[in-house]
Amino acid sequence: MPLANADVAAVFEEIADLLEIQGANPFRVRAYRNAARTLQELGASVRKMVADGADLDALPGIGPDLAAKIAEVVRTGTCALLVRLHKELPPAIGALLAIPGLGPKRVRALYQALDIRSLDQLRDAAQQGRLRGVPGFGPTLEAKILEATATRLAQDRRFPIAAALAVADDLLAFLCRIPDVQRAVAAGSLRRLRETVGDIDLLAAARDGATVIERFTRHDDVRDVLASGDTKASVVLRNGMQVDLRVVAPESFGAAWVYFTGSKAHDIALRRLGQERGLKLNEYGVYRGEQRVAGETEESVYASIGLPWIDPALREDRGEIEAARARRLPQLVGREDLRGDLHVHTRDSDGRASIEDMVAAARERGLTYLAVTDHSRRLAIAHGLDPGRLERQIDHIDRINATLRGFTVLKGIEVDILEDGTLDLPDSILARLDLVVGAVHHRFDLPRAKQTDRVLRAMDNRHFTILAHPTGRLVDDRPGYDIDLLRVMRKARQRGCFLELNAQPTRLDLTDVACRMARDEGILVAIDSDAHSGLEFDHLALGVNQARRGWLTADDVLNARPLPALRPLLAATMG
Ligand code: DGT
Ligand code: CA
Ligand code: CA
Repeated sequence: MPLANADVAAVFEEIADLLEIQGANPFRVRAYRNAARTLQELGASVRKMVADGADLDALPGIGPDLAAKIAEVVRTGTCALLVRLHKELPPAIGALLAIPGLGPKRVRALYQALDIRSLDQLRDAAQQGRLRGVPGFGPTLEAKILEATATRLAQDRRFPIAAALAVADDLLAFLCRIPDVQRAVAAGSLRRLRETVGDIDLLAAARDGATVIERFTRHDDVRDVLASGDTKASVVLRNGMQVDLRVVAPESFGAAWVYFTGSKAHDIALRRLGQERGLKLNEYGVYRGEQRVAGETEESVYASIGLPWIDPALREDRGEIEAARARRLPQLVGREDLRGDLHVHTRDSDGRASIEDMVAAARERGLTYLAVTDHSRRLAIAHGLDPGRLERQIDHIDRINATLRGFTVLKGIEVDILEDGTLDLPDSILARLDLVVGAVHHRFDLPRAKQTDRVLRAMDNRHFTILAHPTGRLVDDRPGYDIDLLRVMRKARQRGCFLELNAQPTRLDLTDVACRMARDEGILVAIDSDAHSGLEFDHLALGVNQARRGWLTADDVLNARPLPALRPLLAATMG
């Protein structure tokens, strides 16, 4: 069981730091520091003492006021004074204190002399050589602070999941080769399959944590060790990603995996359910009093609070716990459910491979059909097709299909939706296709009503089948154009059209929340690679991840249908 004394002591240390930054009476500051030390050195559990009604003000350096505050922290996890101090000081003060070389005295000096309230301001001041003008600061300290601040700011960056997944796989393989390690797995947002991750969380089961940590921190890719102990380490890799590793005993593995997978909101909801049953959940196990009742596997943890195991992609406290209780968890779509891909480019526009090469690559990946959907003429930069070139491509596809067995190439186009909602090619040629994928590629700046009408009007075209990358967003970069997605979905439903979940790692458009909305609205989603080369079919897995976070089952996914079931769905929209 974790010792609560250190947590209470940390609250008092923080109070002391913040009081000192405010310039409080030094005796008052020292009283909190002394109390923190007393708690740290105390043999007995202060939590238990409070529960037993023990006389806390009998402890060295603890008067009635501090005793009351200890009880408050034990009961609530924080203290009104600390909350007030946080309100009175700039929110990033804590981040400044965490910079090596900066204690409360120096943070106060910077705050007073240069009005530095954030890491950004600290870095700028250090870069401009302004810190050395403050009493107590010299060029050496300034350089040290600059480096630490830059590292810390880099850590605030989030990384695309695709890059993080690859790195995590390598690190997990490395951990598994350490003799004592019984299991090594991913946790955190990486396991929950978020689009981006703040850091990579890894968990290992082993008896001898210290050895595992020691080996891990000496991995070739490790640039900095931010912290390391007997059970955990935080490191920064050469590529700038931060990795947190925890090592737990095998009997705690399941409990720790639940805890460190999160999300925090999901964990809190689980703990609340536990409390209702008189159980305490933490990273070491599930406890009734002092007795451990579960923890070796995740299933045992969920079962202890009356739930089936919940897929990590759902662990966001967005209704998964209620669904689990009602035994109504969705059977999430998997990559193996995809039968084909309905948005693929070739050399005929801006792709890098021939149709034949794309077919071969798709087959290798277990697909049974693909739709060739090159760009239309407006996208001249992508060498978009005019009616004549599209005619020739259609004939070419007919010839290819005549040679294929067990695989079909569908005829399609990624046609531009023009500003007025008409399509970039005439109906006479669209009518010859198996499907029409419509896309917005320009005029992202239209106001919401106009943008929405534009797309609704495009869907009115009797040949329109799938709306590609429906919001135009780019992951962590461009928010997407302003559009009423709910109206678009309702229109799609009424017209029998579909929305795409574009699996390009930079797009992942629809978002998880929008996928869920599509499902609730009863619209099928096409998980498409938008591949421009054979290798890019691998992006389908990322799209599936996103779909899982959006609660989609195979039934909700258009291209999880085998071709005979797909054809009538496509035909229904093709007038
Ligand atoms: P990220 O790294 O920003 O993409 O998001 P996460 O969810 O991976 O967050 P992270 O790395 O801070 O922590 C991983 C998991 O560990 C988190 O989802 C829940 C658990 N966890 C971490 N810190 C705390 C905490 O202070 N309290 C609780 N209850 N859980 C925590
Ligand atoms: Ca994380
Ligand atoms: Ca972490």
